[in-house]
Amino acid sequence: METILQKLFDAVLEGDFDGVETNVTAALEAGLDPNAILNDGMIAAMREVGVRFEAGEYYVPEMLIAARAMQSGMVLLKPHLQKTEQKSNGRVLMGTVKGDLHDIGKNLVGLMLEGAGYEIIDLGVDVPAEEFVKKAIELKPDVIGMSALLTTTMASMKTTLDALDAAGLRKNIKVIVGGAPVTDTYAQQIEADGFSPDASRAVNLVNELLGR
Ligand code: B12
Repeated sequence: METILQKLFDAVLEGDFDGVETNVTAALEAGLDPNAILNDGMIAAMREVGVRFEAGEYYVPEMLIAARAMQSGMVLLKPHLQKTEQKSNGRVLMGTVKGDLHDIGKNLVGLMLEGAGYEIIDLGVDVPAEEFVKKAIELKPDVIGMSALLTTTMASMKTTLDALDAAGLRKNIKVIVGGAPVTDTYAQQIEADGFSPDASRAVNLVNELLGR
């Protein structure tokens, strides 16, 4: 018998908005763990979208519509993922680096950090190094989180780190990086303060870096 999560997986893969919303709701009503709904239903489907894109079976429009379908499911899942904590543990500036338009992962990291009591300021996508520097000076965050999903845009992380360094901002601000092609080794190479492969571990990482 097809499980709810399998149906959700298929709905994201097919970009079926109604199917995504129906199955997220059904999964929540069945008492499934929101993290399992996210990871096994939706993120797994996005991974499969990537596989199909690489195989030449999917093109950009299919990727885009799957991403939008996932986002419509996230709206329903969001309140269930966040354990609301009142006090602010610190301020985090998030952005997808220059040249890169992928934002689902960045948004998820922001969502989880917000749920863990952090104030999130989202700079959006395609954020140039100068913008990170300008906003860091203006808003004095405790942490900056950079996301990159393309091997070609990972280099923008290094450019941004260098710009933050040149502006004397690295002493007081921890910089963390992530995104599918980013690894711990790469993070160390460009001298970021931390790396996490997913959103829940990003919360532990930020807690550790700030001693919370
Ligand atoms: C959806 C998607 C798109 C959508 C994005 C929509 C959106 N609003 O984000 C659209 C259609 C716009 C798109 C466009 C392109 N895409 Co695209 N896309 C994807 C796809 C299928 C899914 C990405 C995703 O959302 N995953 C789900 C999220 C939850 O996972 P995640 O992003 O990895 O995030 C998690 C972690 O990485 C981590 N994390 C992420 N960010 C951060 C930040 C911090 C600070 C931390 C700590 C952690 C962290 O936590 C997150 C949650 O757990 C991937 C396939 C894949 N395997 O990644 C391809 C993929 C990334 N795309 C790819 C390509 C090639 C492109 C295009 C160049 C295609 C084209 N010819 O035009 C363009 C580039 C546009 C641009 N300039 O950015 C390639 C990249 C290849 C490479 N190695 O560089 C991939 C890998 C597909 C493939 N297998 O070939 N894409």
